[in-house]
Amino acid sequence: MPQKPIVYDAPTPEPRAVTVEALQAEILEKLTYSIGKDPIVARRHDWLAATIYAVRDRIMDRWMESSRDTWRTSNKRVYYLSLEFLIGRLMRDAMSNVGLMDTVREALNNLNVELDDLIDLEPDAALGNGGLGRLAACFMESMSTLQIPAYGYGIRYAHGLFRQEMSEGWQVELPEDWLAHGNPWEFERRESAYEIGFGGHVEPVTDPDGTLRQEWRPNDHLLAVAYDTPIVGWRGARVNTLRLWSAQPIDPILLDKFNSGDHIGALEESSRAEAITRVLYPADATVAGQELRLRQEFFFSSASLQDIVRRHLQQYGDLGSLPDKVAVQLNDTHPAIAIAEMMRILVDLNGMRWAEAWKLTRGVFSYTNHTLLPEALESWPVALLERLLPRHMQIIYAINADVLTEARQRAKFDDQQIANVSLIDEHGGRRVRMGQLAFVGSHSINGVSALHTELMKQTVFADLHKLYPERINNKTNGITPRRWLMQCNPGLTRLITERIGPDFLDDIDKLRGLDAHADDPTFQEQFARVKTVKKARLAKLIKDRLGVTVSEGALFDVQIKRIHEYKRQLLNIIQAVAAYDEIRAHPEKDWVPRVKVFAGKAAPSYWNAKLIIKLINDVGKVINNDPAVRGLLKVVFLPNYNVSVAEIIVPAADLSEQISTAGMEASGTGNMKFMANGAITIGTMDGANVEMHKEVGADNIVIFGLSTEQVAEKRAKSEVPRAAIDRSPRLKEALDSIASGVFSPDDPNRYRDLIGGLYDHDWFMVARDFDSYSAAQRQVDALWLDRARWNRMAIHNTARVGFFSSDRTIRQYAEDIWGLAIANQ
Ligand code: B1H
Repeated sequence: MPQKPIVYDAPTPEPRAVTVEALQAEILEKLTYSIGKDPIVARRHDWLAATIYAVRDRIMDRWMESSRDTWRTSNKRVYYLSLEFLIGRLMRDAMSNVGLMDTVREALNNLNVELDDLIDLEPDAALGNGGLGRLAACFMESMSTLQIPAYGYGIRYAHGLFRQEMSEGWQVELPEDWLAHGNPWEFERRESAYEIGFGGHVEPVTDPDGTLRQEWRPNDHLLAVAYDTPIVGWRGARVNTLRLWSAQPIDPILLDKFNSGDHIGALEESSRAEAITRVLYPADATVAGQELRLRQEFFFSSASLQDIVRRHLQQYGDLGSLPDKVAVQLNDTHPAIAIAEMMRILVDLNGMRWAEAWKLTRGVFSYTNHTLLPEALESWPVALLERLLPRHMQIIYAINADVLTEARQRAKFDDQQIANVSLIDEHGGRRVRMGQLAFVGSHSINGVSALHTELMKQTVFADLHKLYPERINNKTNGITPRRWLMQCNPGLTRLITERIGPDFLDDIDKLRGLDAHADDPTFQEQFARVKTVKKARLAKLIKDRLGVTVSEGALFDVQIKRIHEYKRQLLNIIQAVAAYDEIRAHPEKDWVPRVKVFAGKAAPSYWNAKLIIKLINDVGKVINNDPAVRGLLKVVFLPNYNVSVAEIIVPAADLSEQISTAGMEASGTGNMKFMANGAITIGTMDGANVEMHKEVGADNIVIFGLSTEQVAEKRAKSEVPRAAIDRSPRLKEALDSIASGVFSPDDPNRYRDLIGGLYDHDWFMVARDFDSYSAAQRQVDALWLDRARWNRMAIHNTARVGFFSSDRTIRQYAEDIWGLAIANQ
């Protein structure tokens, strides 16, 4: 097929000027000619859109240059496939990364518009649940910063993660509508649309040359249409593309039905197709086994692969070079079906031999595992796959046959080991295990912290690791310091720049220079003052949203993340109840005033998580209004936690709660954001906390609780938690008061079962870690009373955060997994 030649050096317009005057004129021009509004009647949303259009223009030429560069140099492209991209707001990020913040602020000022008002107006794109989705967003930014030719591929959900409201302390979910005012960041690419099939049957066909092929004949088709968003790297180094797919019907209206008078029937196909990309599944770390979810996974995997293969063929003309020019990173198993789809594309559509296709596929794919929780390991009923994707099911069986034969013959696996590595789970109804599929179809399988990677080798993937011992590797997570330090904390960024110069902006490891200033009383004082300003900002938010007054002089103790039993918000709130009892029993003691801040969403069907939210609110209501507490303790739950709220809370935290049951949090990334902003961590030896402990040193972090091994031991012995409760009168008293209805007089039994679970089995070790946690909290109080010591610890935390930059993480992916050489900058 003749390909249209690519012209690498076509003329482009001159880059736009970036003076205040030019921007001011252009914002007005956008308002008039693109939005169609007279400035006299323009509303704030109109100004926001006009401003984004003007900023966007400053990115376009770099965007095109980035993509031309990849065509010109024939560099390898990285494709990050993720069902979630939790990108949040984009305007400040883009302006800051191209150095336009001050210019835009001034231009808007001259037009009597306040930039900060516009920033707050931009919808927060919540196309993700939590850490996994936010990681994808940080990675996109780092890949642009490191000038890696990369594409993110995902779904353009019409509705992202639900909006959380509180009704009498209970979580209520409301639909989120981020596209209500349009999305000035995205470009619809109708020309990049692909057909996606479902259902139907497989037909063996004999080609004219006599070869037998399998051909999938789906009976259901729809269209995947691309929407592109530019992702700007630091200092505009490079602009990559986030390509999100939207589902549309192939025939918008079935004309025959329409003409025969069935107007509703005519629209049926349209709404059935669009349903696929309507909404993000709101379960974090538990999978929804619904058919629609599988449809979402295949829909975006297939569209992305078709796009990747088309681009590759257009540039290189043959498929043999795929692994040299293409790296596909699977963000968890959600896109794992892409492995079978790639085999179908190579073997069925391009006539490649199976063994050759398998080699290329494995060369292209790599897989990141994000959790070992059994309820989060995806598997699909064989019957469902057979009905929805019959050819892919055949391919999966064929892959399995190869793997099991190799396991038996080369590795001499016994029956149990064969069952463990098989792609088919035979326990009660046959299911396809996506983790096993992703593993065998990838040349690299990575965990997201050192501990998590070790546990992968020892547990879920133990036998696959024996079979392919060189594949599992660790890539400890990271966060982008642009959004999570420079943009959300300009005050701290300024202070650091004054002290050690601006080099850390381009090389985050240079923050280490702060170590030398940690003992300087003046610097400590300045560091604390920046924190206080941020705390005052958060205090105002708390006052505005909840009507609760908190003092910025108090210790701000923060736990913000999805609500999950393994993350143990329950441990935190029980400790608050115990502290409440102590404060009243010993009013004479030197209590440290504390504000306990909670925020996070619960999966709508996760009853205990929702009950924990209600408990936090119930406890807060009692404590915050009890005069005997004298304001020494406040408990607040901020509703509708999202990226933008995090950007306000994180810089204001003194204490970061990272208290998951050891062995259960794969990494955590909130922990790193707090560290960057000079909070002290109270945490267990879990996930990336272990590496934070190593980086910052034992003196600058507060560690408590059972180790992973101890947790495993206690679980194996089915040890009853009652002894731990009997041993601890304070714990017992707190549990009794919650269970007996002290905080829920309107429904005294509300928490009986929740607390009862701690006596019965206490899977998450809340009771058994309580005393250790309490002691750690007393240690925190003591540290806080020695303010110089505290400030020194805080400074060391910021100084040592370099390792947790996603730039470091991405460099390691690039070098170890993707086979890219990173240019030194
Ligand atoms: C993480 C998920 C996850 N691990 C299933 N697994 C989902 C699983 O919608 N689903 O079906 C959604 C999300 N998310 C998190 O990933 C880990 O719990 C964190 O510890 C880790 O920091 C983060 C990024 O690696």
